[in-house]
Amino acid sequence: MTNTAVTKSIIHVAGYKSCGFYRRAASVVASLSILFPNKLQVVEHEFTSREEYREWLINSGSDGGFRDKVTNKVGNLRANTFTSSPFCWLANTSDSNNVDDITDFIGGCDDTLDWCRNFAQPPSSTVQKEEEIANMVPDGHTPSHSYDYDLLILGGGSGGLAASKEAARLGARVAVLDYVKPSPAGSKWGLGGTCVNVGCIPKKLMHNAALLSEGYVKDQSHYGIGVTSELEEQWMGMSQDNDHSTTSQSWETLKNNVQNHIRGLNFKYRVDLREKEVTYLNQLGSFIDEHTVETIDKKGTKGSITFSRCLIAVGGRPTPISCEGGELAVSSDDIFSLDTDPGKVLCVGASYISLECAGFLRGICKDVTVAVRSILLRGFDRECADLIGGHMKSEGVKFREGVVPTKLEKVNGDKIKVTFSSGESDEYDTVLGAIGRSGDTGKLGLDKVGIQVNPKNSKIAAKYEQTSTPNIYVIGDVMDGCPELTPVAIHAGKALARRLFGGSTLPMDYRNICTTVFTPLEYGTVGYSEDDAIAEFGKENLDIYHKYFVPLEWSISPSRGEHQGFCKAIVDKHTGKVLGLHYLGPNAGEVMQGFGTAMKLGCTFEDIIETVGIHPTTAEEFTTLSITKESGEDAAAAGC
Ligand code: FAD
Ligand code: NA7
Repeated sequence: MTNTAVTKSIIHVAGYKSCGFYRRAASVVASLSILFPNKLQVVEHEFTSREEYREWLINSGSDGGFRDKVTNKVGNLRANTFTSSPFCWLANTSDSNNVDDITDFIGGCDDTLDWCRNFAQPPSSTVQKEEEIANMVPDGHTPSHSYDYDLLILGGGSGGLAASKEAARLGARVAVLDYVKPSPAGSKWGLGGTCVNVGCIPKKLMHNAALLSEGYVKDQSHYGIGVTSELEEQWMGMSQDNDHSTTSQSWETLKNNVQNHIRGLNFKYRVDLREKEVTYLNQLGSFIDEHTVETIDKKGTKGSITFSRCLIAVGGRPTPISCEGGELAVSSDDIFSLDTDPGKVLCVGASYISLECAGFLRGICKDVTVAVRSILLRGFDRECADLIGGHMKSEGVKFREGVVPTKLEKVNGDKIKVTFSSGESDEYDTVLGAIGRSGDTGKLGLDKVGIQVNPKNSKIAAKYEQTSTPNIYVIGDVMDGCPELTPVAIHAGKALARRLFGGSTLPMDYRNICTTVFTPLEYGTVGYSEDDAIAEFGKENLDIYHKYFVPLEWSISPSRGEHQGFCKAIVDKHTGKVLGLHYLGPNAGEVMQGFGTAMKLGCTFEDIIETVGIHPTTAEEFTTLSITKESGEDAAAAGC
């Protein structure tokens, strides 16, 4: 059966016409239903007299009145003794005669008004958080103090820079220390932190190189684009770039252009800080005490800076491979700036970074193997992770399942021989370790300020970004439990600056953060994975809508083979609230961003399918979801 039914709250209000309490309850729920037409429907049962009402409620028939039926259906004993007007209940339908559809008893007028208050209020956790924030531990900051700065920020990455500019805008005197310790392989970079130098930005550009390459190989000829001298001449008229005649991929060109773009961004960040009147110092900081850091620059010159408040935003660094010869592996700190073509690559690790790197390297025609210790993409939706793995295999990425490297050694000049826990071995030009990241706290001198780190990941615990030492705060990748994502660090940094210097009480909201994994088949997601939703809410309480589809842009390219897109919505069966959305297909980040807003607003499945789609897009597939897993129907999409 195709299941398109969406649950919205249907509230029934029964009472007699002249009863003021009945009229009051009915008018409040009616107003709410006007405000939330997709979420609330009201059914009024108005009796002309008190007698008629009581006959219906208490006496009618041999089985008793309506209140007895409600008690029998939902087991609420209070309903059984109820005598006044109104009598309000919730049901799955607007049919008052169908007792089987009753889901809950609400009560009389006051109970109904309470129910309405809860319905209309934001989740109580948000309200409570704002109150708690206002009561954060006092940190001793006063506008007039004798320290060098109101706020000293350790780390000029995504979070540190955002916080610094916001605090300066609010009138604080701010300094940022940013210093890059070279990677074990010797890579260094400029201002801006992980995202811009060795993370999101080079990764996305190289992913784009892979997509272009894939499109060139798979789609171009089917779109009638053959590279002829005539076409080249046409292009020459518009652009100086006439190198369309070959699919060969130049690592040097790609790497140089990516690195040049990054250097441009490093420069812009420095200018931006100057314009916003934030002091930037290219120095490494470590604590001397709760109001002083020692600084050291690249020449080894030492100094010290005092501050009223400090924000630790030092991010994380890749965890090195610890087996014998592990130092021969590079990490994501090095891969985007390798001087030589990476050649045949082994990616160790099977999560976000390893799979993204394996994906783009394969896309630019490298021989790539992934060493998987256990599963792909732990923590993400299992069904989607498996579809990504299947797609990568079909694209030529090799997987060694259930192994870890036990030894790396240099052989035959520059080759690296890797022995795996299975006893097998192979030789590679490059070994990329992507087995997780740890907080960059080793040399911060945290012991001098009484802050401890989680021994498992070297990260710092905090409540509302405040550490155990009240005038020292922490945001971004180095905060224990914080999702390792750039926009999270930015948002948390701005929100904290507003609370510290702008009188705000708004906490950072870490729930329902949407993200995208830029594997060759891109994966956008927000909210619960299917497994996590089942574990938390129970399978019987969920509707899982799913659909396979062929993105239009792939549909005239037989070389795309059986490749398909996929989308899935995990929905609370009773409230219709969307708990998780998952999308596999082109432009996953662009598709998912708007749904992130919808999720933040607490959207229901009906809100999504009632949204008129944009045609022809892949994002519109969400608006056409109708098949639940429970129904057993084929989830393959029909044409438009
Ligand atoms: P960082 O950006 O790491 O900045 C910390 C800065 O502090 C660094 O410059 C560091 O050198 C400096 N520092 C450290 N110690 C000191 C000290 N003692 N004194 C002075 N300075 C110091 N996120 C996304 O949202 N989307 C993506 O697509 C994405 N892709 C990624 C791909 C890769 C390969 C990687 C590694 C990460 C990716 N991320 C992505 C994650 C994202 O880059 C991080 O979440 C983000 O950069 C964290 O920002 P931050 O401010 O916490 O720290
Ligand atoms: P993650 O998400 O912490 O994943 C680490 C991966 O490495 C995961 O597949 C692990 O397998 C694997 N792993 C961990 N330790 C080892 C060892 N010792 N040997 C082999 N494989 C290992 O880290 P990422 O680097 O992918 O991403 C970190 C964040 O950066 C990410 O959230 C992005 O937002 C940016 P496991 O599943 O534990 O068996």
